[in-house]
Amino acid sequence: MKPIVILTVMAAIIVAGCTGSQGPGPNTVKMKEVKFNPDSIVIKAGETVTWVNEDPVEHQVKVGNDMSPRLREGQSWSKTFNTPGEFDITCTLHAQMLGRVKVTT
Ligand SMILES: [Cu+2]
Repeated sequence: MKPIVILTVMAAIIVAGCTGSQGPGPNTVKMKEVKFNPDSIVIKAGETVTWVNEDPVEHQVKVGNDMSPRLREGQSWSKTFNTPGEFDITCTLHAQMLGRVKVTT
């Protein structure tokens, strides 16, 4: 991709991530009681998953080399998955938090 295309895509993702007033979409994973709920989610390539922290403690979502900021209660983070495959989801702050995103074509 050309740099301008990448920048446009990144800007779109950032804008999408900031529109908190739209409420949770269908691909929402809660972080509650120090677990991902649901712990496994299936989406199509190009779709976005949003993680929402409903715990009074911070969580930090990690997907491969991609990582959310530390999320306080009520904060969320979204990631768009463009590549089919299975992706392990972890929390850098709680080793017992394990999740998975399965991306289909
Ligand atoms: Cu956590």
